[in-house]
Amino acid sequence: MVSVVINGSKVDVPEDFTVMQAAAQAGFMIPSLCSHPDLKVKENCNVCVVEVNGELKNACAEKVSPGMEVKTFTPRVIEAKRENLKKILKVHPQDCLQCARNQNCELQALTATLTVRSFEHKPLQLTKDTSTPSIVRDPSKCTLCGRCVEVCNDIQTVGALEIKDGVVQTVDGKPLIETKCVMCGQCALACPVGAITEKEEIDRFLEAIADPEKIVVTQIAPAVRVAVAEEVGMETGSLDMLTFVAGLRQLGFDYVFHTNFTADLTIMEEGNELLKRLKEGGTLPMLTSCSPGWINFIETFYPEQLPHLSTCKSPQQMFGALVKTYWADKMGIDPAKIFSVSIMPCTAKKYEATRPEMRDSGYQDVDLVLTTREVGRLFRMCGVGFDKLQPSNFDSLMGAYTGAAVIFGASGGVMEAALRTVYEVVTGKTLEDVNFTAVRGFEGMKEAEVDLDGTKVKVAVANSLGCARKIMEEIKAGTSPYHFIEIMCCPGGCIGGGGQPIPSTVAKRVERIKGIYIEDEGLPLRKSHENPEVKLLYEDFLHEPLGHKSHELLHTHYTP
Ligand code: HC1
Ligand code: SF4
Repeated sequence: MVSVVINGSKVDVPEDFTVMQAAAQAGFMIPSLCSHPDLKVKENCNVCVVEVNGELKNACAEKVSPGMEVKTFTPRVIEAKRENLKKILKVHPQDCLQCARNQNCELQALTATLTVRSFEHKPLQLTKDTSTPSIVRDPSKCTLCGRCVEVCNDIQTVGALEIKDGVVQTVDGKPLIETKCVMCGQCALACPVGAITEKEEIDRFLEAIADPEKIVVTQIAPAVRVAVAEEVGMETGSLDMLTFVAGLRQLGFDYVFHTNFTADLTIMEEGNELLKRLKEGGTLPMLTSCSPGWINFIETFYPEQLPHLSTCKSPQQMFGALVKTYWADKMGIDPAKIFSVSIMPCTAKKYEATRPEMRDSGYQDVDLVLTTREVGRLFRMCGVGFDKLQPSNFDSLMGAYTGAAVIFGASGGVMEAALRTVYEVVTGKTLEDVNFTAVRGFEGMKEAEVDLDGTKVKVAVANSLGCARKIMEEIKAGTSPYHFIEIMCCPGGCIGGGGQPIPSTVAKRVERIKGIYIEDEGLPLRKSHENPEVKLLYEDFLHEPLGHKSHELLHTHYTP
């Protein structure tokens, strides 16, 4: 431990602490723009400047030393902080009222905190990049903090962004759609301002709801419920599912269903696909195929390995294909009138829904994807008061789900759900303890071996594309020891998706994961093959997993 003096108070801190960490321990928060709890120290904004033994230093980078004297708010320090902030404010547009990050912007907050009341203003006017269906980049708003570049290059290993000639750019200055960007939206989560945001589409939703000819249905992704609470001023995970459903009915949805229904269905199809590959010598390891940022990644960086992907569409797209066929038929509704909206934690889902392969119902299977953040905005816009709402049930035929589907939202969940079903299908025995804890958690890579009546199946779980890349290099080298691998694009899985509430720090992701497993444990059914509406779907429509109808509607082939 080292003793330092912060604003006259002595504090003992670990030797590797920075001045910023020591000050926090002493009860003094030092505002900054480029620092982020999960990312490297950058020293790009210089707003965290403090006096260390009489000299101005950046608190984020300066390490503590014995007897150090730190002053965090002398007139000289405040003046230096303000001057550094004014350099950023000088070129930053002042269109806060029109910005998606209005009221959730670190630059706004910092300007208020430092009581900056006037500054010279010559804003940059650069062209917005709206080339992808998922995210929008507005370089005029960039503060050069460098967080997006770190996330894209170091965590996701995509390398679509770089700092060149003193500005953040796409590689070679191309529109984002022409780069290797996988549309994961992790850069939008890291951005302190509105320089990278989701492509907001709430007006398309409002138009659909106002159209009397349209029947507007929705599906909610597994990772949304725990996080949407954060958008409406509630604790993570504290909005219960049926009150959330009631809120969606307030927004005007005609029918409310759950992506969990098709997550259970995915397990039926994908589990059987795995067993078939194991039995018939198909391509192994089999890789999960539900995370669209991951699909974009394998298509871009490892196209020759596409045969490893499961042929299952994602639960979002299975739902889209079924709602305009099976459900429309059962309800006697013209599928042309159905407007299918999915509520997703993900920006890449917006792209997935527009893929030309995703029209097996004869229509665009999913018409509109709203992120958790956009739905939060709609709830606030429409003034939905959750404390006044009576819980409401999901609509039938595609609304039932099990705990196995709920855990899809956390890294390891698809694998655990698959194991719960595959074990019982292969062994014919009841799985007493459904908790495969070895595949849970936030670590980048997890692995387990499962004994299926004498057949040892080796599985692995990866979250983030940096981890996916390691797995793909092993497969490429022919050294992968696994039979089945779950890969999720975003750190922590979908609970950390690019469309989730901001901040989405590691601490927030851990809380959301906790909420997911609490919901799983509280449900009466926790194995996908026990879902009564999935059973009905097979009886009435699909007849068997991997059957003719399933191939037509639920499976696809991605080609290089
Ligand atoms: Fe996901 Fe999935 S779990 S990909 O993370 O397989 O987005 O939540 O909806 O489709 O079910 C996302 C979440 C989601 C799909 C499912
Ligand atoms: Fe990189 Fe993902 Fe952002 Fe694209 S969306 S620029 S891949 S972090």
